[in-house]
Amino acid sequence: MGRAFSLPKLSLKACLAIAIIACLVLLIPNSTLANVTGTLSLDKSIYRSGETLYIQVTDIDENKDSTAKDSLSVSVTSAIESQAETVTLTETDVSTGVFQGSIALDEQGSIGADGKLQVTFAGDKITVTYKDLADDWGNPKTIVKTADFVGKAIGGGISTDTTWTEANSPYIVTDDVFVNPGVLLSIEPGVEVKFMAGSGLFVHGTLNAVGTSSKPIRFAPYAESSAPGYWDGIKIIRKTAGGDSNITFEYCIICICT
Ligand SMILES: [Ca+2]
Ligand SMILES: [Ca+2]
Ligand SMILES: [Ca+2]
Repeated sequence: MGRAFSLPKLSLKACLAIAIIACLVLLIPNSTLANVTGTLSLDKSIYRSGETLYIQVTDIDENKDSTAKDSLSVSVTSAIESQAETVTLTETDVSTGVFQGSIALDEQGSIGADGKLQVTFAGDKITVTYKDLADDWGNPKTIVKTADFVGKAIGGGISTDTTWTEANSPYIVTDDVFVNPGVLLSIEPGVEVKFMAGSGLFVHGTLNAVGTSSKPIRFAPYAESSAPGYWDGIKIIRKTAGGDSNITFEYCIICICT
């Protein structure tokens, strides 16, 4: 007489223990997160005086602990502060893989490791570098983003007589500048005016741009490399509600492109 096969009898406690272990095995994710190439972004492409640089990295595999906010770091340099400042970015929540941080831009202080990025009002280039330890293929990858610092940038209407001085040169134009009717804009010898893409100088009043042979006035594109049409030029509005405009150019260099 053969014996029937039967499962071993288990106590209720043993059954519960097995069920819990089975659930845990199903719920625990693969301990090795898939590698992903991170992305780096800045809150602006052009920064002005007194502003702060906000930085964001999205990199899922840097979410090492899904129950706590992780952090990572990026390095930030400018043309005048070439020794990088390190900025710590903190995860926005315990398991987002999105990391944010910021650093103040400083035109006044001396260059040094002070937690601020020194920049010059004359125009500077900001570079942010994120070294991703593991890209999509698990290899290290360096990701870089740049932005412009334009200091006390010029843009909008000029409604009182104004002089652009050599001491404050270069002037960086980010938006169209209008010399209003009846208003005089004087530009000193040696001044350089740099126009960002799509901006121009529109004269409804009077422009006196009088340089000298040794100190010409230069109007040029802001970009190091640009094509014709990059900036909108200097436009003389012959007849306006406030009367004719007047322009004097002496020893001026006008660069269409670079
Ligand atoms: Ca986390
Ligand atoms: Ca610094
Ligand atoms: Ca990564």
